[in-house]
Amino acid sequence: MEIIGERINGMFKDIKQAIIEKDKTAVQEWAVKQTENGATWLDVNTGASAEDQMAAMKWLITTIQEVVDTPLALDSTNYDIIEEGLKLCKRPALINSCHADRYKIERVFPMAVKYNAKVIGLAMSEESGIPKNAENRVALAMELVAAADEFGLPFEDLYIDPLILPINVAQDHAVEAMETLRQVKLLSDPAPKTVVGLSNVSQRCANRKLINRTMLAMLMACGLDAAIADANDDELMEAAATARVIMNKEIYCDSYVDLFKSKKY
Ligand code: THG
Repeated sequence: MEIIGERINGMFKDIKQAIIEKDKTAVQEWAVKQTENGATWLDVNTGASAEDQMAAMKWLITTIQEVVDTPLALDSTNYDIIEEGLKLCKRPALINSCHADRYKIERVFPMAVKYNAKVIGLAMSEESGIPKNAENRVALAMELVAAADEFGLPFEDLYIDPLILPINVAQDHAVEAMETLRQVKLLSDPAPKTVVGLSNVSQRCANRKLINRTMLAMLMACGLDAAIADANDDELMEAAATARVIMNKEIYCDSYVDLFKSKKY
């Protein structure tokens, strides 16, 4: 299970402030803390409010790489920003993300191949938005899988994101996302990987952490390989480690939680 640490995101006040003041402290602290608690990747998102998003992305990447060598997931809808970011990444990166629109695929997939990067492909498009049912999400996912084949991106370098919405406003979507994961794993061989933005599910809800970790265990049972999530939520990490053992993906031993955090799948 790959945990993509969500915390270096301008959506959080301390990171937003750090970008404005060019103060490396909070960014580097979160880079180290997330890595130490088991993050396989670090998501890097300037936040929508950053004045110069290109400069902010470059500064975040450089600042993070001064203290850790954890690979980065570049989270932006601007592909020029992603490309400049890829040039700075010391290790192969994860492009977060590409919608299932042809013109976006044509921009992103060749770029991924050129920079040896992996890609998160979203099961949404301009025409369909986020489809409500699994069938239409799977159809978009399969367009992304076909594109991987066409552009020479290995299937295991494509991460399909079925898209997770807050449970308090879109309660009927969660089961559709789960069904999408199951079908994506069945419909192609080799199958692509799968990922979600986990904390979306509990935004503006009570019991956030409980919702997040329950959802994570359920998604893992449906074939989830990776989650953008709070790597410093110990109970979440423990739930992920336990789900791996219950699914017989890891051999049980008394220290399986510590092993999960140190292993970096
Ligand atoms: N899929 C992909 N990428 C994504 C998402 C996704 N990137 C962004 C997001 N969704 C995943 N990351 C977060 C990060 C933080 C929160 C949710 C998802 C979050 N933030 C607090 C909130 O909104 O309540 C902010 C709290 C604060 O301001 O302190 O929950 O789905 N591919």
